Amino acid sequence: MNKEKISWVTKKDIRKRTFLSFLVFALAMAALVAGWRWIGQQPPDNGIAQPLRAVLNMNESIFKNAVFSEQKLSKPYAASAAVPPRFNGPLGLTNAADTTGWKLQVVKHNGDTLFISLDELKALPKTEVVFDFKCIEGWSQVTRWEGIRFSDFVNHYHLQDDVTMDYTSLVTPDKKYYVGIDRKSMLQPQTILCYEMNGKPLPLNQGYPLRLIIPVKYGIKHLKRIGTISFSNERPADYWYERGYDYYAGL
Ligand SMILES: Nc1nc2c(c(=O)[nH]1)N[C@H]1C(S)=C(S)[C@@H](COP(=O)(O)O)O[C@H]1N2
Ligand SMILES: [Mo]
Repeated sequence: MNKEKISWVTKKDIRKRTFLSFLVFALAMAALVAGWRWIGQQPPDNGIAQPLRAVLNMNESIFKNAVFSEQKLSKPYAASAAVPPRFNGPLGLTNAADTTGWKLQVVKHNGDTLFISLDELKALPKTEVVFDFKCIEGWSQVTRWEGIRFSDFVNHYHLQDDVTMDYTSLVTPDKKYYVGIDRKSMLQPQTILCYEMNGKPLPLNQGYPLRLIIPVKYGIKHLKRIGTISFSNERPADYWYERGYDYYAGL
């Protein structure tokens, strides 16, 4: 007679397995908590823990080098879709704007500085940009801006050598707000040095006389009231980067 081999699972076995799977789960949770604590205990790098900063830097290098294309335009909108932009971000705008003596300063890497008036800028070909302006606070709105395409500006003022450098720095006249931007994003055709909003001169709190509009970036990079522009291969100082945000801030 053939004895069938039957294996019984006893209640004891079930208890054992239940206990084992619970143990695995508990150990995994403990490891997660310990890992998160460890991250929090690492020395900070510009406002956030080093391991998190390393992740942001890795994302940046993937997007900057492999994914980003200068040719890709941001999603188009009709000018009629634009709303009057809200005001956000007063840094560097608290002094009274110098409405008569203002000149844009461009520090070339050969040491020369160009001083460019608003009228000179307005004499150059005008480019209109309508795009969905996104702030890292979570809001967005379709807005319309006019100014000089940065790549046209580069050609007109013979800054081709300067933009071979990896970064452009923009700083307010009082130096209280400052951003650094990678070359490809600066040369994207919708990046403009902007002096008009909805066909009218920029309001003071929106950056009069000149601001950056750069649709491939979050709002933090659209520096209002530009004082000085310069170029470097090192990352320039960046206000929100120093406070824990992503340097790249790309969309
Ligand atoms: N000088 C200056 N520019 C700035 C800021 C700022 O605080 N100071 N804030 C930035 C942020 S976070 C946003 S969302 C936009 C807002 O532009 P708006 O006021 O025209 O809407 O400006 C950017 N440019
Ligand atoms: Mo913002």
